[in-house]
Amino acid sequence: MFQMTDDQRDIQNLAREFAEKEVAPIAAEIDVDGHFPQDTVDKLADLGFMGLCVPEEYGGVGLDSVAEALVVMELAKVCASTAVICSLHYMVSDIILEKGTEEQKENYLSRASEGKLGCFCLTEPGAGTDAGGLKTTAVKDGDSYILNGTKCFITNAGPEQGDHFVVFALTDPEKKTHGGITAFLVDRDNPGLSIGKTEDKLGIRASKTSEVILEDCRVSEDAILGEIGEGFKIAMWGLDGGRIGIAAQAAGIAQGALAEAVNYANERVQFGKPLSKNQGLQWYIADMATRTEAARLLVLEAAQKRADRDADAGCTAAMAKLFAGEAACYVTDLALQIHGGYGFIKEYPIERMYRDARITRIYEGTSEAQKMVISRAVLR
Ligand code: COS
Repeated sequence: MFQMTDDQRDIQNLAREFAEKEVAPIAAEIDVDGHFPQDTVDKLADLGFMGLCVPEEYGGVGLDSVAEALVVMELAKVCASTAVICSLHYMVSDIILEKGTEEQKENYLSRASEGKLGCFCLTEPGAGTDAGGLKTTAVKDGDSYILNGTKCFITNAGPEQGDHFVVFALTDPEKKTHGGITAFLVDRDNPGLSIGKTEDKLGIRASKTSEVILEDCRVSEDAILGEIGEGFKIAMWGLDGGRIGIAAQAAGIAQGALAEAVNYANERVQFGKPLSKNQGLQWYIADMATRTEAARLLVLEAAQKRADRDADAGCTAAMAKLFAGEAACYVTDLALQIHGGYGFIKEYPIERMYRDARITRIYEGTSEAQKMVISRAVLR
């Protein structure tokens, strides 16, 4: 059973204070403009939030997955875009911390802690849920590798965003997911790496999502992350952690939407009494609150298991992602319904929350992909 430590409570309070003071006031504006909140990222880095799990020796604050989940949840209550920027960045740092050489850790984790953003480049136009179907190749040439391919839907990659990229590529096309994929750490300024189209999205509009194009992108052997052929396992292990981040984002959106619905239901008077005096609405609120709390607890349970390196951590992460994503959509939908016509206009934050929630059932593995991961683990 999850028990929060004093350190975790402190980080949660600090994140909540920051979210309310620095993020909430600009959330609507950056959503409308699709404006990347660089100032916010810089401030988060100054407070240590961009290197939460990075050990102090590499410039971070040395906390764990639970702290990451708590921070993402607090940010997502007020701004899902800011939350996902952090969540993806944490996933990349966690992978480098787990698999990087000493040199890679010194180089990339110190940059990450300064707020230079990491990107996870797995998905391709033809390889989404079937992540192992990727086509990007890495061909050995002397003591370097030449990467060719196109990655899509890459969070934190934008015209001006993205510092380092974990790129998954085929080194042995015949072996595919069973030893044929290798992970590489590629710098933004590496010749041959460029940013393609940046997507215009329904939600999380202030975070950048772009194509990453690799054209005869030559990297040295030092860019290999982990072992040759270990890439698919690294990607899956990374996603086990990343899914907790997205689940935390979803649980945070649900918490934010529930709070908005409660405020509105208490204030809005129809038929001579506040909406909240109607039993039909009270039952909505009860269902919303129960699913929100269940999502929050499952996120924290998954994060604790990840920190403890529990053998079930990946399965619990998939459960958290599945449940919290579905809960976020359910809760934002009812919260909008409670707002009536006012929920449909941009003056109220619920309109944005409703749009932002939708992606949490899709990225870092759709709800259907989570069911594949869960059922495989349970049936094993
Ligand atoms: N951690 C470590 N290793 C893992 C792993 C995990 N969580 N999951 C699988 N592996 C290993 C397997 O053990 C297997 O290793 P061996 O080669 O030693 O046998 C290897 O990886 C291949 O696994 P598997 O055969 O299960 O691969 P599949 O192609 O069948 O994978 C799923 C299927 C659905 C699990 C995978 O493709 C998936 O998670 N898809 C969703 C992808 C996703 O989330 N995309 C979003 C990207 S970010 S927006």
